[in-house]
Amino acid sequence: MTRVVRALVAAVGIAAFPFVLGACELGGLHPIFPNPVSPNGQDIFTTYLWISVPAIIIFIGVEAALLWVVLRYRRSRQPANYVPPQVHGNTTIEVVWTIIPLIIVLGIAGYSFNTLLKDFQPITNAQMEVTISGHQFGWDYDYENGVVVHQEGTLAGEVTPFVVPTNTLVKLRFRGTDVIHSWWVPAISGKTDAVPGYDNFSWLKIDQVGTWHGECAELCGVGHATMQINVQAMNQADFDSWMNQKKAALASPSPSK
Ligand SMILES: [Cu+2]
Repeated sequence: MTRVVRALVAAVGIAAFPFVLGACELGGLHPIFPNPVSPNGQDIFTTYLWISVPAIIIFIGVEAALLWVVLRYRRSRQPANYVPPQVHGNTTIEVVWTIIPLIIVLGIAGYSFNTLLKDFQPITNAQMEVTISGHQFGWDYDYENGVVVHQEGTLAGEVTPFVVPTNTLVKLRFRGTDVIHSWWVPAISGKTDAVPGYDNFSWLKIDQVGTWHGECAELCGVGHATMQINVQAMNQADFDSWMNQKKAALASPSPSK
């Protein structure tokens, strides 16, 4: 009986591990998916739910069946020298249990690939365009009107935010100036690589005021962990006054940041 109890305790412990992980602050991004605030982030979140929830249900079903067989038919409950029925080869079942997983995996691949494509296409109806370039170790956001936000990496989370207006479709152009970086703010969009010599595209349209955190998702050198990202969405009036301040700072000769 103690063995059964020990097995149950172990099973519960393993099942609880992701929740324990979720409760800890690990210093970087939270391991549980944040609330999406841009349609592409919402698409990724929906894809995640449609794949993970059935997978978790199947996992629990398989593990429960396994546990039931292990406990119900354990050796100590069988007569001495008991040998279970020896069953070999059933072509129909083998074909079925190969084809069904193949269909499921191809379905997941097609569905998620389609979602990713929506995130990466260069859109034509953007209301604003920003060029984001990654360097060792930070990000520059060029608003194409002379204003550039420099976001230098830090682990303290006190990075200068990349500011956008709410409810505005912003086209993002990505570049790398030295090595490949990857811009990733999970609440907003998927990961987009910033590659030297090749422009990648994504977009965002944030539906609420707030600040969201992200980080570089491509190992790019010793300072990789410090390439933190903050994106701040302001309503249009606040954004306009922020932008006017930046423009005024550009025009004045003082080296204010
Ligand atoms: Cu990087």
